[in-house]
Amino acid sequence: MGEKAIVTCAVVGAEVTREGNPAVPYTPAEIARAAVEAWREGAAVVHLHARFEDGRPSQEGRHFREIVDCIRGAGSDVVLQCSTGGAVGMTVDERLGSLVAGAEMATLNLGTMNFGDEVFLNSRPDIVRIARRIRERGLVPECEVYDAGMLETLRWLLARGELVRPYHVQFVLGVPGGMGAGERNLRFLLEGMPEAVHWSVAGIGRHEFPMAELALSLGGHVRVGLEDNLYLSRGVLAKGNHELVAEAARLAGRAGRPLASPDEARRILGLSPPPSSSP
Ligand code: KMH
Ligand code: ZN
Repeated sequence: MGEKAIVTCAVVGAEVTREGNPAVPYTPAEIARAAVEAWREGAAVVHLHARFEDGRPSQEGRHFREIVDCIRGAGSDVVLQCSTGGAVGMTVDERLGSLVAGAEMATLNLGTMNFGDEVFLNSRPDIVRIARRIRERGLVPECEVYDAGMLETLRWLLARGELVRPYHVQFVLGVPGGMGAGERNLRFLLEGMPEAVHWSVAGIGRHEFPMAELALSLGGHVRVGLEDNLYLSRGVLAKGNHELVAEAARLAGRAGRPLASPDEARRILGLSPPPSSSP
């Protein structure tokens, strides 16, 4: 048996809409329900964004608080990871609104890039500011790496002591404007890692499952979910995040990688146990 695999579910993101797939959740209750369903299928971590009722992206604390409360209210112990990336065009102050009580991890986006036809701005001073806030809150950062140069920023943050272990790396591959999703690119990125830490891959669109399979075979972890991909297979819309997680779980089984429970994921990623759990 291989090492336990952590499946993260990115349940909603900021870009996808119900026009693309009617299963995209919008309200805090819908997002929380989707997260709980994903957890039931084997997701150990949920990557959270929020939306207004009409689907516009929100980084408002009240929305994140409601999502967190609903997930815990449903009895789920899934690891809660809040996005500080938010949506293109948001200020850093807005983006930081997601870091509410109960969050355990937060994303740290490691550079500016074209994001489709828009520009996702992450200057080095802003990255440092977000990294400091994540640390002040006692959260474990997940570094989002979309391109090879972002590993240099990771190295730079480590050298300055702005980023310290534990942290996790998520390679997000296949964003139009970022590094393409493929084996050669992933192997190149892995060779460029400044130190051995746990890593995961999120393949965008049709790359989701091939990249998950590759990551599992190389000893990494995986991210799936409607934020990244709306389809279960070619031309077949996913009925929800749970279907994407179920497919990732199937791939993990085929790769001989048992799924990590949320508490096992906490141990692997260096998170503290959630406040309510006994020692
Ligand atoms: N919505 C993207 C522009 C993150 O969650 O930290 C950024 C994003 C990354 O989704
Ligand atoms: Zn995100």
